[in-house]
Amino acid sequence: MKRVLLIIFVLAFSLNISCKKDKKETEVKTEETTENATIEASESKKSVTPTDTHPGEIKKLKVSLESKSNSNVTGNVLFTEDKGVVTMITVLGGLTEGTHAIHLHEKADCSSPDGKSSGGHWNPTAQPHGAWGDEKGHHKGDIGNLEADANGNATKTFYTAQWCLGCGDPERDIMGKAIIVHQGADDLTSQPTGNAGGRVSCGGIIE
Ligand SMILES: [Cu+2]
Ligand SMILES: [Zn+2]
Repeated sequence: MKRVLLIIFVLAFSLNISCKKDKKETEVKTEETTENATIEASESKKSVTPTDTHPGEIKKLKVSLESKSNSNVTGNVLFTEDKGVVTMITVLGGLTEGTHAIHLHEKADCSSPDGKSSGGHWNPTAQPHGAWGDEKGHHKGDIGNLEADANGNATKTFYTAQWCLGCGDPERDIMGKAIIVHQGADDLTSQPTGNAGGRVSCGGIIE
């Protein structure tokens, strides 16, 4: 009888050990899988760089805006292109409270104090000035307006499939154009500029 009990005891003990071993192995395997996933995630982040121009991958470009016409308006615009859609995120400071026009103009030349070195509205398809999406037509640079708060800050997110970053198509490529912010609002009807007043900030879209 004693011997039987001993055998049961030994059996139970060894079963317990092998059970623990299995558990440990499973834990180690899980850790390895998580580690691999982390490495893969950080590698895919690395492939997104501002100079990336491989087709089919996300392109990014950051443009700084400088103040013009004796204003204090500065800011940043981040362009990204993903799957044929360009997203433009604009963050500005130093504005007067209220509505201000924002357009793409013809040339990435912000050298003159009034910003007029950037030329007129970018209009490669010879359309009238207007509201984006208007069936009567609009310039490819007619982004529209943004609203500055009481502290003079404004943000705007705009996206379109009618632009590209460096694709070379003259009707879509925004490289070499300028971002212009105006003193006043774009009325979206006056020709050829929307009667938006002076140019208070300018940034060239160049790498
Ligand atoms: Cu303009
Ligand atoms: Zn226009």
